[in-house]
Amino acid sequence: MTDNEKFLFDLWGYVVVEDVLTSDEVALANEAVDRHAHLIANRDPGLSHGSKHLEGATGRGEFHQNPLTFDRPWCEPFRRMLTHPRVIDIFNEVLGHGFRLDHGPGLIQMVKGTEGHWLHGGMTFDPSQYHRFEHGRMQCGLCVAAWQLTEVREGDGGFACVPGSHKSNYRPPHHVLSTEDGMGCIQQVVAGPGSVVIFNEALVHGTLPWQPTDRERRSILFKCSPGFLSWGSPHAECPIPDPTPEELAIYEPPHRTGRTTLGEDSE
Ligand SMILES: O=C(O)CCC(=O)C(=O)O
Repeated sequence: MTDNEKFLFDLWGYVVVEDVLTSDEVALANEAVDRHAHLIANRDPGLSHGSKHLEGATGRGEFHQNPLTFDRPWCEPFRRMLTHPRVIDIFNEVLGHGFRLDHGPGLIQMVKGTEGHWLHGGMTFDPSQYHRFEHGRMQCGLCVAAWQLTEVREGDGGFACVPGSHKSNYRPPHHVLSTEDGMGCIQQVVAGPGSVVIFNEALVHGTLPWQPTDRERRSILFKCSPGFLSWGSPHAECPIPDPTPEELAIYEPPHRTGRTTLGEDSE
């Protein structure tokens, strides 16, 4: 994790890392999504929780099969994301060595008319999702690597957050959480295809309705926790039929001692 990324992630609670995937890798991932379109279903609307600003005709599209289990070559783009060295390096820094996949990967697909998601996260101390700076480094709970398979421009909608709110002390007003009056503190995050948005679940964040009529949003979210912690129900086992040692390590159940660590600076 570069010094610039550490600075921004500590300050804002998120950072955009551009050009992590090549255009060929993005194209293969999009083809994998296209070929499995029959496995995508729209959620029932409801994540907008009554906000007029967030409501839409449909819920977001999500995969109903774990893309890590697709047949080759269609699982490969997602397996590359799971243990991508760039993300391993960042999560080793913010979650600590021996971090684990808590849940995901999950697809968020949005078209014009897809509803947004009420802002959530932060607001009180949650021992599973937090941000601290102690002993000279960031110490975080549940964090997300959100891979962007399509371009997100200013004004498009999609992922949005209140930068710095992972450390704020006051509960945001209702009209900020609904986004009906953001008071200038809500940031819609711009990111190119092949980039990864790393964010802390302690950040106040959510989703703005998708605006473009000619482009859809496609993000793949992997949510990781420190090795001793679980936000969701721990996986029974690694679902990948032919896992690599790295994939097995990232699927290890939560425990403190004797974890397999990943990355060049593994401890
Ligand atoms: O990426 C998004 O649109 C929001 C995702 C979100 O709210 C979450 O992962 O908790």
